[in-house]
Amino acid sequence: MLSDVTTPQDLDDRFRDRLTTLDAADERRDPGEPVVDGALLTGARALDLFDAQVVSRQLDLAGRWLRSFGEGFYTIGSAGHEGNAAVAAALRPTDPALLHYRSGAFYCARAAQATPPASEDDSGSAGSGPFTPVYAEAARDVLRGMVASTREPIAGGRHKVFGRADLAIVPTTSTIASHLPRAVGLGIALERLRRLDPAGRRAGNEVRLGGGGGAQHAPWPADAIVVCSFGDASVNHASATAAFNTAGWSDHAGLRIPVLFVCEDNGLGISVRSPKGWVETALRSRPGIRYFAADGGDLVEAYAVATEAAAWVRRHRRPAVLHLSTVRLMGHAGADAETAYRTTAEIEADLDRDPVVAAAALLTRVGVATGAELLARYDEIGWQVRRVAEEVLDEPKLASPAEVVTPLAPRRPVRVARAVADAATRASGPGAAARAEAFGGKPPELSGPLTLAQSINAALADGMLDHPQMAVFGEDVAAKGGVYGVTKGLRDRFGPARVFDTLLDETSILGLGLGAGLAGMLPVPEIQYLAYLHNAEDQLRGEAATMQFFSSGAFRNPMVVRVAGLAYQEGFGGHFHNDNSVAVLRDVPGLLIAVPARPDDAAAMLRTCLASAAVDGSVCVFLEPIALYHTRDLYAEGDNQWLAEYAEPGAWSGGHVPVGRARVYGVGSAEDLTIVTFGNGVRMSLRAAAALAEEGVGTRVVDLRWLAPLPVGDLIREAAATGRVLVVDETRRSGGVGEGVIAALVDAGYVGAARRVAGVDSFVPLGPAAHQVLVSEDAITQGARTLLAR
Ligand SMILES: Cc1ncc(C[n+]2csc(CCOP(=O)(O)OP(=O)(O)O)c2C)c(N)n1
Repeated sequence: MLSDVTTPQDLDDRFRDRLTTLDAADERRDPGEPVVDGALLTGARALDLFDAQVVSRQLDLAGRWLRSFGEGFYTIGSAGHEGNAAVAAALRPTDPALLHYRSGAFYCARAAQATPPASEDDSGSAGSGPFTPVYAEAARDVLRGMVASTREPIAGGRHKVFGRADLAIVPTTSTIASHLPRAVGLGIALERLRRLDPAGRRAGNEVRLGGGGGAQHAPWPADAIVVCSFGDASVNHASATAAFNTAGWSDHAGLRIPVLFVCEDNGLGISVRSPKGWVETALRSRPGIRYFAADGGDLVEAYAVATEAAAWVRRHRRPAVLHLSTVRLMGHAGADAETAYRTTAEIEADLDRDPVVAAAALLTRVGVATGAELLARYDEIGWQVRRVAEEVLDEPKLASPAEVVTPLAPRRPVRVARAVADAATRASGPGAAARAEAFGGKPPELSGPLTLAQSINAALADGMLDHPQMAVFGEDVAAKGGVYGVTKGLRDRFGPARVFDTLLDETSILGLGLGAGLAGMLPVPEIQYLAYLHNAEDQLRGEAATMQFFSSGAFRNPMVVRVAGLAYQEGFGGHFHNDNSVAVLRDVPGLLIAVPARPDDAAAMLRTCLASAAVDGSVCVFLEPIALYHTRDLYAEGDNQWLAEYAEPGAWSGGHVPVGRARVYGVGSAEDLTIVTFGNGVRMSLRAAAALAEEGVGTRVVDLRWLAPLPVGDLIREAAATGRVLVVDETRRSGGVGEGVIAALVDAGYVGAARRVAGVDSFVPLGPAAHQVLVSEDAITQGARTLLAR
């Protein structure tokens, strides 16, 4: 009967049947000896791994049980993948691990590995209780995840993930393969930190995992390697191919990258089969990535090959992939009726390769244990797991919006302001000599008025001086100094270890930022054009922005992503270099979006972003209006009013721009009209306001500066001051920033008049046609007049 082989009960029955029919060995084997002649694995170790596998299996069964009466919320299990316990055993518990959602046995094995038994009595070896306190804790972690308990150790009820800071297990998201670019970035960053001159590290070999109430330090050893696991269907995903390519490219370029990819191949992606041989062909053919393969149903082989692969990666600091064959038992998840797309014979064949049965058969065959003993362990573990499941059932759930969002994006503005002040003190005190040298004796405050691009360049240099762990990277940022010269000279000043060109792949650039942040660096990646962020936005949305949320702040990936964007570039037209939409960023919870319009704001806001990233682990997008990079004039040619002096360090604190604070310009009486805008809109609005002033209209122009969080307080105050609000939004009418501004006014009970001028819902066309869809000064003036005529 088909249904007989797909339910938890029948998997359990089948396991019992098999174990009662296993032939016992003639003699007992010394558990301290290799489990079979010539094996790396001892009998005792194999028994420990069997226990880890059984804990994982029983967790799967408990997950289905919890679901059956509506108390469990997650039924994707690890059944059939328990061979990954051998992979955990082949690694060190301090090797950062980013795990597949079928890594229950890895999780349990690592927990046991990280906490060796205090005494013989605690040991999982034959003759003592198999459900050790360590397994009890690991099982409790997983069960708490299933019931969304706030006591779950990593996500606190926000998701069911495998993660625990003390086990160096970094939580991953449900987006398959999206953790691979991060894993590659982490590998590159660990190696870079290892090699960086000591001044580039805060402390020895420690890496900063900061979070919550303050920085934590995880002693990831200098020779740590990164392990990341995923399924066979995931191999095809763009994020996976990006990660493999970046690993291979880096290796080819001579960079060290200690990452072990582990593909757990069960032959299926939900219902879609991986074509026979495809996964091996795909993995073998990755340039620069060494291929290892093992049968996940054979503990001895899996452990031996995983050990060889891990040792190879550790020794050579080069990437490798371990192709671990597995089976999938009990379907993709609880609700999956796999009989709809698999034959009975296929399902039966998988059951015949049950890795836990295989481990039991091995232990019995060689005389480490009898079938009855193993069954007793299985039952003992099963009973205990069920008991823990009952205990966690009633644990508290997240019960208020505040509880849910607390770790999402912590903001400590006072500390951020203090960090800026401290940076200023260092720059003018102990760091003054290094600063003078870095700027070639001529600091930017003595260079006269600067453009936006020059100001950002100077602030980046000051950031590099103040944050030894900061790195600037992206396409063309190093040798060329950026397409617009914004990063010019930084590589010469700070060296190629901290300012470097990447390959042309935005997913990998952000992945590098994610991994680097996790490793304790302060990454400042550049996305060359806003349009190309869309290639890779899940790395920001799904990975970066969720890390503190799904780890309760135990892990974080601070970063400041510089993005050149927005429209109005003269002479360089077309949508892709003039993308004027930030909708995709504005709804990412916790993301901080800065849009500096003027040079002086740009430097101050960049300092704020760097400080916020360092202090709070913030994920910041620093959106730079390309068209203003080299703009000098405001009203008339040669007036130089769009330039600004760079503040000397003594003025940084006084000129600090807190997150979410706007800047207001009064024009004329400033009493008739409030224009709310940002980016290119600021300059256009100031020009329009000057024209209106000649007609006797007084305007206050509000530069939002921050698109997330919006400066709501400033906005409301300035709107109320005139009772007439014109929103000048260079993004599009639909989904544009203006929608958020108007909504904020409505929410606050604003009762005055309001109008919007916004970009047309279109991509930006080439050449002069761009002006057909973009906001113009004329449209602003017209909008103002209409509003004033009411
Ligand atoms: C990017 C993305 N697309 C679709 C899904 C939905 N989904 C969840 S698991 C899965 C199949 C993954 O198969 P595989 O990588 O082989 O892992 P397995 O579940 O077989 O272990 C799919 C399509 C997802 N989680 N992420």
